[in-house]
Amino acid sequence: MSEATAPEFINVRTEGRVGVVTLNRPKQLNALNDQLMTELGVALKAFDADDNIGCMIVTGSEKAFAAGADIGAMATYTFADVYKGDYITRNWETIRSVRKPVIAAVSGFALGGGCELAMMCDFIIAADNARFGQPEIKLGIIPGAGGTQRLPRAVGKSKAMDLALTGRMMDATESERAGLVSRVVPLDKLMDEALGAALQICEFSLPSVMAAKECVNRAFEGGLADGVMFERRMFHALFATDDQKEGMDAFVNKRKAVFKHS
Ligand code: DAK
Repeated sequence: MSEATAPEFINVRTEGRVGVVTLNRPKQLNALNDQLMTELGVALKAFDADDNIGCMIVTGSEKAFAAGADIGAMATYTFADVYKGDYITRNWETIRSVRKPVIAAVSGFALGGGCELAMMCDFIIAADNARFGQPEIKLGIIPGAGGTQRLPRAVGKSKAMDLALTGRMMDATESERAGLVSRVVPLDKLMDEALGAALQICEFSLPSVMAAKECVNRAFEGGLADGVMFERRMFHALFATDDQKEGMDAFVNKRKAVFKHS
């Protein structure tokens, strides 16, 4: 897809300063093919570059956030195809380079690459019908978009092993208990809850929001000592922003802060 072409497999809209991307391949339960992942990456990068956007939401349908990478498209690949072609790493990794917050609002199936996509977002809000899993083992493969790495960091080794080795699904209650999702809400409240969280984030100073995201990702992806030092330096750096002066002055003078995102 070129950037000027309307996307085919996603819908894109804004709600105030929130950019919302809805995966839209309903007949295939939002199975993630190459074009869909390219379209998603283009949309998220455009929101990331847009000064009018402070937070993003990725969501799917009631029945499926995404039932995985497109199995039909992968079925005949050989080792040489996927290794030489660095199998779709290009567009799957785009989401990790987005610097503003991205919330996954998940209802229905989030399986395989769908679960991995949700985990690449910054946090997951789940509907009570959500089901998460890494069933790749049933296809004679293993997770390929970070599932064996992000899932154990989120839910611990034992449950990650259980999910990756048995291919079973985890319901919303178990997913929240295990720490994979931050909140579970009734299905009909999912978008209200996600939009409420996103609009709340948009009210804060964008530089401090981006710094908080970067620091939590350091904790998730690196070692403790490096992470604490990175956080300290980012904390120091925020004293160079106008928004730090505004936020603290507003508190001292008992008024509401008005952030300029600078
Ligand atoms: N791919 C393609 N089509 C899919 C699909 C998928 N992952 N999941 C479902 N569909 C299609 C079905 O084939 C069916 O199509 P028609 O037969 O109607 O044409 C339609 O969606 C409806 O599905 P069902 O009839 O099966 O619906 P049910 O409600 O009965 O079952 C289900 C829902 C989600 C339990 C079932 O569809 C299912 O088990 N789906 C497969 C789930 C799965 O195995 N997912 C993991 C796929 S492997 C990488 C990046 C990513 C990956 C790897 C590498 N790199 C960046 C290197 C990821 C790999 C995977 O995700």
